[in-house]
Amino acid sequence: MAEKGTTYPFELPPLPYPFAALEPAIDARTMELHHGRHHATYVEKLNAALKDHPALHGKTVEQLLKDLPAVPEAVRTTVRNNGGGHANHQLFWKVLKPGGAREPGGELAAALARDFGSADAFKARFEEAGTKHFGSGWVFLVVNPKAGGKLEVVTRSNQDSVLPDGLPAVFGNDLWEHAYYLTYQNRRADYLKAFWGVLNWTACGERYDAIRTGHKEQLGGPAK
Ligand code: MN3
Repeated sequence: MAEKGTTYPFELPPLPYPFAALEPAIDARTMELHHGRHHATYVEKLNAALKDHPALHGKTVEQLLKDLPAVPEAVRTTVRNNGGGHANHQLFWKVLKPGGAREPGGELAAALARDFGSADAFKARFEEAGTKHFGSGWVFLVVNPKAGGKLEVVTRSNQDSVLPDGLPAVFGNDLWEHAYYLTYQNRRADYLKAFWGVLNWTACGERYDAIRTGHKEQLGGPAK
């Protein structure tokens, strides 16, 4: 049995820290609206889309996203958008948790050096990709199993997840204006830079280790 709320009907997971925990990088009002309104709405709309499709009620959001062709066409776009929104935000809150290492360590640090040259070169690449991405979307650090587990920076539009492409994400940053507008207005690049101050590299390292070693529950659903 899956844990309650991790399959239909999906539930908004409580934010594991106070709204103000990430200040000044991310202000409390933004967190309150982002979690309690934006993320909550993705969960509500995902549930509404799945209501009349009991065959999908046993699937986690990750399982739904990994096999979108199995979702009836009538609700596929709704599931892609709102299931993606649910999965992306769930990951986002987890990697932002306060505390933890402020710089990458362990195997993740070694892999960042291997694939980008250094942690700083990786950060520059991630900020550049996020800044250049046009419109709303996400920027992710992913593991590419088809490239021997190489780390890559990818962006997606809207609430698209990387799961349909078989790319497990170590972490992602939200490029929608709702994630930063109250503090940063149009200055997305400043927000991307401030993000490093609240990213929990301990959580990212644990996630990377789980991806590498194929811990399915960490990845959300069956591995490919
Ligand atoms: Mn968002």
